[in-house]
Amino acid sequence: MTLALTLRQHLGQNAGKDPLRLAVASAVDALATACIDIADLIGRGALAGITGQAQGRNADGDLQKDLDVRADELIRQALKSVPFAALASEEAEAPEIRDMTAPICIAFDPLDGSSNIDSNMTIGTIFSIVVTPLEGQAAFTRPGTTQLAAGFAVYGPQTSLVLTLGDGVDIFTLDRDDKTYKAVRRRVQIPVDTAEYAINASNHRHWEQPVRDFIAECLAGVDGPRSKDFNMRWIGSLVAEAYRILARGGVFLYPADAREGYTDGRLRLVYEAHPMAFIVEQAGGAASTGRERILELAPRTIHQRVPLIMGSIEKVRRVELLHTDPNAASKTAPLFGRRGLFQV
Ligand code: AFP
Repeated sequence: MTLALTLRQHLGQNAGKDPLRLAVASAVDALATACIDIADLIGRGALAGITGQAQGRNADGDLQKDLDVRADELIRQALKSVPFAALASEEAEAPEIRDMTAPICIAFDPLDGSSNIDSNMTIGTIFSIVVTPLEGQAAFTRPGTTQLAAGFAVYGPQTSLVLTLGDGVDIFTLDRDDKTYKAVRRRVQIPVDTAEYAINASNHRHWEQPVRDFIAECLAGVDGPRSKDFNMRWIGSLVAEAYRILARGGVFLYPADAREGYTDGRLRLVYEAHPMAFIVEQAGGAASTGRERILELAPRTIHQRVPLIMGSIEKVRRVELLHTDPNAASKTAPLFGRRGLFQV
């Protein structure tokens, strides 16, 4: 039996002797190692004093759970020996500036899905690695197309790491026996035709019309304009939704909505949407705000929120068309247009 490629072998093969790629490899290896410690902590849960209870609010006003803080600490500890210029975390108001002569900057969400901690559901860690900007430019202000690598760990039945270094997406699963990550899927491609969408449907009354139109088309099923029945999922962990989409396709939507604080959506551009968009596009999918390609957005602030629609390219393009062509919904199904059966 051929031995599975390990993460470290993969990083070494990609880096060669290139200093920038070696810096990326060093950062990814450190992040992946921290994720093993986070997975262990999650696996012990209350036995390790993890309750998932809020213990305050982070800089952006989100409830901060105990595991958010512990995960952030573990990642920072793991990165102590990694050369980086700036480090941005969901749990810190401003980036940590270390050595602006270092070649890379790192942004991360230490614990995505923390509202699921106390329900023992799948959660994760997301990271993005970008090249250090030129002198005089602030870090984390350039489009997502400048990313060198992006990845996320998913703490589920398996602890797995999804990674792109800019040449496809690979998935590594943690071998708990020897604490190494081993390749289980290479050059992942998102299936095109899966009839499955993920959205928090309780926000229907707050959505813009194009999102209502898209969901109405899905709900109309085989008798509607999409001519097929759709399934729905909503886990409340972006990493779990993303992992499922990489596994079997579909589309995830966290759109802007009319609620206070959600007019730009809920997810953060720098350390959630940018890395997820890089991964999804590298796997043959698409990631959009509904109007713009996520990777072309340049952050105005470090915790900037953004609407995120990502997954199978055909479905993301349909959502975009409904945003750009107000008549698109009615053209294919008058019953399901502005005054469709499902428009309330
Ligand atoms: P938390 O980390 O605060 O639980 O937020 C997780 C998340 O950012 C993303 O992972 C989920 O898809 C989304 O929020 C769930 O949001 P709702 O709770 O509004 O459904």
